[in-house]
Parts: sequence; C-alpha cells; structure tokens
Amino acid sequence: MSGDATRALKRGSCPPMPVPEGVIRLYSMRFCPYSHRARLVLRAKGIRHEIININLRNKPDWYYTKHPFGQIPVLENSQCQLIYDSIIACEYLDDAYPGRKLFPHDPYERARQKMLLELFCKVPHLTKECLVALRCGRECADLKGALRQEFCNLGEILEYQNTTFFGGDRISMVDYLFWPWFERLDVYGIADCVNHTPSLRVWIAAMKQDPAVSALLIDKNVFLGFLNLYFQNNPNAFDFGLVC
Ligand SMILES: N[C@@H](CCC(=O)N[C@@H](CS)C(=O)NCC(=O)O)C(=O)O
Repeated sequence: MSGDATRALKRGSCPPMPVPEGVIRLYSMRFCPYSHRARLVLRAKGIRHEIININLRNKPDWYYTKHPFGQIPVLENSQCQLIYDSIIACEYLDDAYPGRKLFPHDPYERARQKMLLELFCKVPHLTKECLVALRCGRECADLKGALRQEFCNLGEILEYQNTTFFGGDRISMVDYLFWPWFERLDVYGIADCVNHTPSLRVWIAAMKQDPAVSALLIDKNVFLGFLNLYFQNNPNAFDFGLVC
C-alpha cells in the first residue's frame, strides 16, 4: 500500500499508468474528509491499494476523465472502472473485497445505517461553515449552536441504543463514514461543540482505539499548516508537511 504521503499531482503532470492487477487506486487529497472515509475502509479491510493525491486548486486536465467535476475521492480498478462519491466508493470496497463486512448483512440493519447517514448529512456543511467563519474572523455562534444540536441528536441515538458505536457494540461502516468530521473538530477550533454530549465523547474515545482510525490520525500541526496555506489560497497547501 503506498502513496498516502506523496505530492499532489497538478496541471501539467502526466496521467498515471493503468492500475496494476490486484491493486485498487484511490484519487485522494491528504486532508479531505471524504477521501478519509475511503482510506479508513481500505485500511480496515486490509485492501492492497495505491493513492494518487490531487492538487485541488490546480487540477491536472486529465483528472476530469476520472470524475466529471474533478472531485475526489475516486476509486479506479485494474479494469479501468471508476467509482466516485465517498459513500458509494466505501460500499463498493465492502462488497467487492473479502474480509470483515463493514456494512451489516441484515437488510434492515444496513438500511438503518443509511438512515443514520441521512441524520448526519448537515454535519459536513456545518463544520466547514464554522471553519470558514472562524478563519475569516466572522461570528459563528449560530453555526456552532446548530452543530451542537446535530451532535445532541446523534448522541441521543447512542443513548437510546445503549451502544458504544452507531451500528452496535462493534465498529462498523457508519462509524467510519462519520469519523473524518469528528477527527477535524479540534483542528478546526470547534471541539467544544461535543462538550455537552457525553455519549458522543465516549464514541470518539472508542474510535481513537480502532487500528484503522489511529493509523490514519493526522498530525495536528501538519493539519494546521495545511489550513493556514489553504486559506491564503496557496497551491502548495496540499503538500504541506511532506519532506520530499
Ligand atoms: N459527495 C462527494 C463530495 C466530495 C467532495 O466534496 N470533495 C471535495 C474535496 S473535500 C472536492 O473534490 N473538491 C474539489 C472540487 O469540488 O473542485 C463525496 O461524498 O465524495
């Protein structure tokens, strides 16, 4: 498995070689929460993969042959099949590869995890809005209040189920799909939004014990360095913290 810490390809770069047999490729960006979902599933299932990072402020022209809008994440297999949208990509990985199934086999339980994803759907937007407001020196008490409310709703689900994880007593797909936004709360400067939700704090602590989650934790200083450059519109932001 390779490529997590490689420079982002930009305009003018050569298109990559076809994907070798027995490997799946992820087009990614080191700090993107949606790509983080796919990286967690690749790790959790022990899937042989390679990662190609994309410079999102200066995308290679060829990248639009991989995704119509040039978004990440995208998976590409050795049959040149492309799979995009993080949830679809994660479900594909779970279905196409052996090992522990992360989505439940039971149709109701699988549907329930997807319903939980619907309940989560405001969180990515709200966290990003809070980050942008704070970085631009704008007032964000209302946004933080709205995020706190979303977290209370999610916390109530854990309390009602009386389980540590959203799918039960063992980590499963829905937990991995939620996690990237919780990992970012601290570095975004909004970690206090979970202070009033003890069940969510227990979940966060349990998530950090998971081998896939802990292997992919991003160094806080590197993340802050990325954010500083990103908000200055510096196209080198995506390579922040790489030594070569
Ligand atoms: N619904 C998509 C959202 C992916 C997304 O928003 N990716 C961002 C990076 S975090 C992106 O590619 N931004 C570049 C662009 O839109 O040009 C998914 O779940 O994969």
